Amino acid sequence: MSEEKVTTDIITLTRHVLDEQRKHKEASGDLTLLLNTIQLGCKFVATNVRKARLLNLVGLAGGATNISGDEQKKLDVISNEIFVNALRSSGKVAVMVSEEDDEAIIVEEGLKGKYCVVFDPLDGSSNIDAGVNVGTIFGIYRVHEDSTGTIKDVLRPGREMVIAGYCMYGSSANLVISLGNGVNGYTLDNSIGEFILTHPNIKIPSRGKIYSVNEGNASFWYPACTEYFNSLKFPPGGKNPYSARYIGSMVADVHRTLLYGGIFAYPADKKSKNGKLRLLYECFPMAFLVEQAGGQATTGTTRVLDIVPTEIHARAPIFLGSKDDVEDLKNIYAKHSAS
Ligand code: P6P
Repeated sequence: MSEEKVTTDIITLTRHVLDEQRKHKEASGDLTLLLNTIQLGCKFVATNVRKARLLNLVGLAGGATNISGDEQKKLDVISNEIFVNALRSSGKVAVMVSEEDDEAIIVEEGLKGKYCVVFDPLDGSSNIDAGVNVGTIFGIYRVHEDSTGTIKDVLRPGREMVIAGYCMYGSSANLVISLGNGVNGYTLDNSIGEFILTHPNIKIPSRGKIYSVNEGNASFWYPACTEYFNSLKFPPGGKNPYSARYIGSMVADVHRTLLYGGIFAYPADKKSKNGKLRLLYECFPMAFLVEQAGGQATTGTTRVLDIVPTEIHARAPIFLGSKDDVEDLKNIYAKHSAS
C-alpha cells in the first residue's frame, strides 16, 4: 500500500516572508512582524466564520450600520475589533483605516509604528447567512519619510502600497498576498495553525472565458459598458460566448478571476456614479494583486492604482482581470470617449 508522502520541508507564510526579508539587508523585520499580526487576525476570523452559525454570530449586531450603510453583522464587529486590537498592539502601525470605522485610527505614541494598514475586515458579509465565501482585504503603505503618521499617509495612489492581500474564508482559509514581486497563495492548515504555500507565483491567464458583474444593474449601465458585456454574450463570427459567474462577494469573485482568468467588474453607472466598491481597501489591494499576477485593473478610462483618494471611504469603478480582456474593455471605453 502506497505510503502518504509527508512533506518535511514546509514553506509557511512566515518562512516565505523571512526569505524575502533576507534579500533586503536594510529590512528591520517590522514588516515580517506586521504580517504575522495580519495572519493572526485572519486565523481568528477564519475560526469565527467557521463557527458562526454554531455560535449564533450570524444575524445583525444590534442593528448598527457601517459607513457603507451595510447593517453590521455580529461577525463584522468582532472581525474589525480583532484586527484593530492586533494591529495596534503590534507596535508597527501608525494609521489604520477600516470599512467598519467612519474615521481613520491614528495609533497613540508609544505604540506607533511606520506602516499604515487599510482593510475591510469582513468583505461580503451580507453573504454570511447563506454560507457564501467572505474575506478580509488589506493593503499596506509605509509612512512617508517626513511624516509622523497621519491621514495623508493613506490618501495616496494604490501604486505606493508595499503589500496587498486578501484572506478568503470558505471550506478552507486561503491567503493570497503580494509583497511587490509576484503573488503567492497560502492555505491555512488548521491542525498546526500555519498558512502553507499552496499556490506559488500565481499568474492570471492573459485571456479568460468568464465575466463577473451584477447584471441586475444593466438598465443603469453607460453605453460603453453595455457594448462591452454584449460583445462577450453575443460574440461575432460564431465565437463561443463567455460564461457568467457572479457570487456577490468581491474576494470570492476576484479569487476565481485570478486563478481562472476573465474579467470582474463593478462599473460606474447612472445609479452609482463611482460604482460601489471602496477605493482604498477593496479596489487598490485587488488591483495591486491582479497587476502583480500579470493582469490589469481600470476604471474604464484610468488605471485604478493611479487614482489619488480624496477621502478614506471614497468609491471607485473597477474592471479587473486578464490583461487582454481588460484591454478590450479599455478600447471600447476609449472609442466611446472619442465619439
Ligand atoms: P452587489 C459585498 O457587499 C460587496 O461589498 C463586495 O464584496 C461585492 O463585490 C459587492 O458588494 C456586491 O455588490 O451590489 O452586486 O450586491
